[in-house]
Amino acid sequence: MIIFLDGKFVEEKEANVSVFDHGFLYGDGIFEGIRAYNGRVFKLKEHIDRLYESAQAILLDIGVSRKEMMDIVLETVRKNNLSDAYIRLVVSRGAGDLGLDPRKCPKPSIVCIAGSIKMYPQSMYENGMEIITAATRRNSADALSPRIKSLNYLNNIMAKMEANRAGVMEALLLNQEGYVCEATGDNVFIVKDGVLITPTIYAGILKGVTRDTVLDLARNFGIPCREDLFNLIDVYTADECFLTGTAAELIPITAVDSRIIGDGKPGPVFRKLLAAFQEYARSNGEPL
Ligand code: PXG
Repeated sequence: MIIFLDGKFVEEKEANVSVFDHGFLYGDGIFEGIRAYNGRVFKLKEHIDRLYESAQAILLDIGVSRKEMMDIVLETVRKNNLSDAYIRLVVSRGAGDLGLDPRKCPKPSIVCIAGSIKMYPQSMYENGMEIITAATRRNSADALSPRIKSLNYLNNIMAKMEANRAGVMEALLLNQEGYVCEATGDNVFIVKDGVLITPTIYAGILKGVTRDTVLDLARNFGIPCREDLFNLIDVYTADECFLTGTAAELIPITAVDSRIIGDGKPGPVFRKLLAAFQEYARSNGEPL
């Protein structure tokens, strides 16, 4: 595996960062998870734009242009001879001293890894997945906005551990007011009476690239869509529920906290959007 690290392509065993890197010491940094399908990097511009918005929010000067960053991603995938890939792009504050002051970190570190990821077993994509609601609440947007894709994922990891303990693969997180936010690494959608509903960004969520793609596809089909606040009762009584994410793609949810959703099978709106997404992802994106 060839990895991009601070301006150079290096072998995996040479791809090491400093123990003084503030990404390691404090989680001070940002990242993106991106996919390539069929020789094209899917929604590359959208991911790079979100990375630079995360950087802007944490006052991090990445030091390379968006165009250069897109080329770093494309070149990393090419160097590994991949046509389908899961790409991890990380920008940390860089090496500093043992204090948390970012002014002590003169140069951010940029890492790009192109590999693969498999989130859930294939049978769950076909038959649906059961999830729980985590007791851990999503961290509040005015403490650390979930819109920043930061290297601080402890909130999500704590919820993931609740899912593990419950014997399921995902957990839903609620915000401080009890509104549904998202899963640990995926956005959530419900369908009720033919309307597709997903939490508004003001619920305190990551504005997922897959989420936005699914909303676009649904609007093109003429499916009524709403970005709104909703509660667990709305999930329990929905006709359909599914999660979206770069890693997970689209996965149907057929039970939440032991409540069977709809008829307990992946629903028609989900199946229509999944087929449209797969077709769209295979044929769109930045060619390698
Ligand atoms: N919410 C959160 C908190 C995420 O981390 C999404 C939603 C979906 O966003 P996109 O843009 O991917 O549609 C994410 C992204 C993993 C993993 O291994 C998950 C993500 C990123 C990296 C790794 O579970 N999710």
